[in-house]
Amino acid sequence: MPDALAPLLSRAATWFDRAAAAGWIDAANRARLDAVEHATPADLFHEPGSRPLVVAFFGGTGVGKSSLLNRVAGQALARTGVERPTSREVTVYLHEAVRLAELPTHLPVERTQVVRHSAARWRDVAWLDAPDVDSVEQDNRALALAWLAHVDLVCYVVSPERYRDDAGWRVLRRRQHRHGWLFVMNRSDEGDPTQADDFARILREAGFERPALVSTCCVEPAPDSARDEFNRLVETVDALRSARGVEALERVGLRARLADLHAALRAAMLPLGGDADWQRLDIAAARAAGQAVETILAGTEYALRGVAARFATGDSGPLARLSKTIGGLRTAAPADAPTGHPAVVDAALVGELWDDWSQAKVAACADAIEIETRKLGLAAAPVRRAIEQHAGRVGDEVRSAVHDGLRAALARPGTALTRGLRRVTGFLMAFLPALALLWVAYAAVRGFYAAAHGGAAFLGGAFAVHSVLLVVIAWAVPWLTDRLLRPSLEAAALRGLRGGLRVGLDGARDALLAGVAGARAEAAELRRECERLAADVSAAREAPPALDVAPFVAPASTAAAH
Ligand SMILES: Nc1nc2c(ncn2[C@@H]2O[C@H](COP(=O)(O)OP(=O)(O)OP(=O)(O)O)[C@@H](O)[C@H]2O)c(=O)[nH]1
Ligand SMILES: [Mg+2]
Repeated sequence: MPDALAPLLSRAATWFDRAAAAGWIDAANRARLDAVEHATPADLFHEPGSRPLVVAFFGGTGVGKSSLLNRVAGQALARTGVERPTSREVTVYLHEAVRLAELPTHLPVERTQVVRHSAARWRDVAWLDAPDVDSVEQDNRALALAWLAHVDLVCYVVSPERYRDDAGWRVLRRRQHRHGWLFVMNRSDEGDPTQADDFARILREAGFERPALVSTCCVEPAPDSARDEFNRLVETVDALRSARGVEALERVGLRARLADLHAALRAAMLPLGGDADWQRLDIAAARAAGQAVETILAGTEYALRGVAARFATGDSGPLARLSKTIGGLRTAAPADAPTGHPAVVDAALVGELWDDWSQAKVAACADAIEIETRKLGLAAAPVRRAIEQHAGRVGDEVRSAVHDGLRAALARPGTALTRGLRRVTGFLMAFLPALALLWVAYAAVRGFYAAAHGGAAFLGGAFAVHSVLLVVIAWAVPWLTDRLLRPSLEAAALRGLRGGLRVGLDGARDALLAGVAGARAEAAELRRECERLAADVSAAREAPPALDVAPFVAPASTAAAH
């Protein structure tokens, strides 16, 4: 495997593992990475740095692939014949000095014939003769395709008879940007020279600007040199077999693999979304959570009043009762509301306020956020997980907040104003009667003195009655005022319950939105890492080839699916 590819594939695999474990990418993304071709021509050799150029004859059955290899070798290596298909194995024609690596498992050894030679001429080239790619024999076709990944230069052989409707070419077109291509119109003795031009036109249409095409004839004697350009085939391979040629064609394969890797990374980034997607999700999530809070608040009001009504056991002052009657705090306690002042403000008292209905509203909110996540094309699983971590705790959190709110409100019923005024009335209830008593005492002493020394009449019953009245009035006025100001426990309880519920729901909403924000941060981190990796892949693709191999390559086919 070329040096640049292995580390990038390994980094990508690590990233995909992480993203998949967190639920951000799915099996289809993973499959796309796995589909990036790992196999390369260098895998075949023990010393990839000084490996030969791998040239292989591919094509339909009977076009003369084996005959061409035999011509290269100058001897009958591969079986040729009238039986179709003839070749059922791959023949590798290789110099004896070149050491093969252990063959990858997808290349069956029992269907590979390695023929060693000592011809210095082909020291730098490994020739392959593959079975037909359009075979009725599935095995043949699979074997030929398995070897393709290990080929630098594909010598694609056609015959004048079938070059137009060539099933093999349709199979191979999807690989046209992955190799160097040299096209051979063999059996030219059976066709017309214009057919080669027609074939060249078809190749240009397929994306090969200047297709390298030779005509050959493998029967002796060849009709004329124009019909047998075998020497041109050999010269072309000669021109590419240098170290620079090998490197340049290896780069063609590498670029194709890196393009696939880049596409796999880009596809894997889609479920992570961009800033705009997450902003839209934030807005939608805030709206869904806000609606859920308002719905739960409104739907729990009746139950809140029921709980608050349990504190309405004759404790309400006349003012509170009056104001209730007038409207503002009108309580419509359920007919079967438990009566009797609760002795203990415990969790059970507020527990009934959070029921299955409330929890269903939280679940509906989570569903709404998940649907929006999917609509935006983001991975739903991690967002859902982040939400559910909080959603499960909402009931307990709200109950606890309501409990706290109720206790705090009951501990300090009424408003700050009424509490202040009641402190004044409390003081006046003692102070005014005491003042009245002092005045009565003073008047009694003065009257007694006047009667004893001045002859005035002694104080009579009228004085006594008025004195008692004065003292009573001095006490009764602040007492009555205090009674009027005494707050309603029921109203205090209702206020505490409402406040606690609001605090609990707001807290739950914030926690839920924080969960979404957490998922967003996780996605952003993964995305940054993936973008760095994609940039490195792009940079590796940019390096220019050491040799111009433009005539031998074409851009990726648009006619065939990858
Ligand atoms: N007339 C003519 N016959 C040829 C030519 N080249 C090969 N043949 C014959 O065509 C037949 C098939 O040749 P092979 O070399 O076995 O063809 P192949 O492409 O290897 O076929 P498979 O192994 O079945 O895929 C043989 O009988 C050859 O003698 C040619 O240029 N002209
Ligand atoms: Mg053959």
